[in-house]
Amino acid sequence: MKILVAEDDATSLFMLQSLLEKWGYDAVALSDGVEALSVLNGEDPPLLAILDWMLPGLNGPEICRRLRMGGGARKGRPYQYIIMLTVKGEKENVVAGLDAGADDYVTKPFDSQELQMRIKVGERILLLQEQLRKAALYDSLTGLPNRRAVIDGLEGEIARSERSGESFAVALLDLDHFKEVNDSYGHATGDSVLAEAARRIRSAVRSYDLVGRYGGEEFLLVFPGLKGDDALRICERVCSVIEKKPFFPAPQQGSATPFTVTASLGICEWSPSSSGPDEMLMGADQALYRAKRKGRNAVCL
Ligand code: GH3
Ligand code: MG
Ligand code: MG
Ligand code: MG
Ligand code: MG
Repeated sequence: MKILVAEDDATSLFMLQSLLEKWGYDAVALSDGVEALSVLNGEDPPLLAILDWMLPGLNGPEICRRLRMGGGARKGRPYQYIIMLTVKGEKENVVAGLDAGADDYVTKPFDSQELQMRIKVGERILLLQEQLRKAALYDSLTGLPNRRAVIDGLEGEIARSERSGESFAVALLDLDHFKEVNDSYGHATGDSVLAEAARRIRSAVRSYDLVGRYGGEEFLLVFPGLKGDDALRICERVCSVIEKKPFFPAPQQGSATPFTVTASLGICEWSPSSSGPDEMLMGADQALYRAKRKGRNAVCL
């Protein structure tokens, strides 16, 4: 794990860097506050930082305040765990440091074993935070982004097309007569069909297309850069990978007789005039309805 350490005293910085490396961390050592903030705000930033109070450019508490604007982590940014490490040991300093947004406060001279354990506390919090983030964004049955996450992705794609004028398309996929799968083979089989259908959909689209679980047996697909006709071709491939290979009942069902599942898809192409997520989803839903009316196992645009 990468740890940023910002300290303007060269000897202390060198000592901290050596300790971190001895403990197996990848240390990013800096002596300037502005640089530290820019690394923390950069691409693939360190998730844990040890900040001195007094630093040239920006001091430790000010870095904390800027990282915590709006409460915890800012939108689209990971939460970063901050340990203030400073000679300022007065109660008012501790209070001010934590109030600025530090997660922990250690005074110098510090005990290295204690610092190592406090870093481990930080790692625990970050791991928990990562587990919560995943649980909030991914569907546990299929492993796909959940409804909220895939709609977020759709909104991002709309914003991109509004800037670039480049088109893209969305598709709603609904498994056909899925209630019958549950009724005939049980709910466990229904669940395993959903998970397998998710894998097949993923395998039929391009790596940078977005696929999310939109609802029960419904999936939302987002195709960056594609016109409706090109999305149609990919959706036909999706239809075919679902239909062409058999599905099997869950083991507890006690039967190994394969069965077929099909899907219907409705596509909506983005255009500057019908641009919002709700309009696009409604357009895709209407196309899906037509695909169902056509007899299912079909794609409509
Ligand atoms: P249609 O072709 O018109 O879409 O028919 P359908 O049976 O698929 O449609 P309907 O909306 O009537 O039924 C959807 C079914 O999907 C009902 C619901 O029990 C089932 N379902 C939704 N979520 C899950 C799930 O997580 N697991 C399982 N096993 N079944 C689910
Ligand atoms: Mg200093
Ligand atoms: Mg449905
Ligand atoms: Mg259905
Ligand atoms: Mg239905």
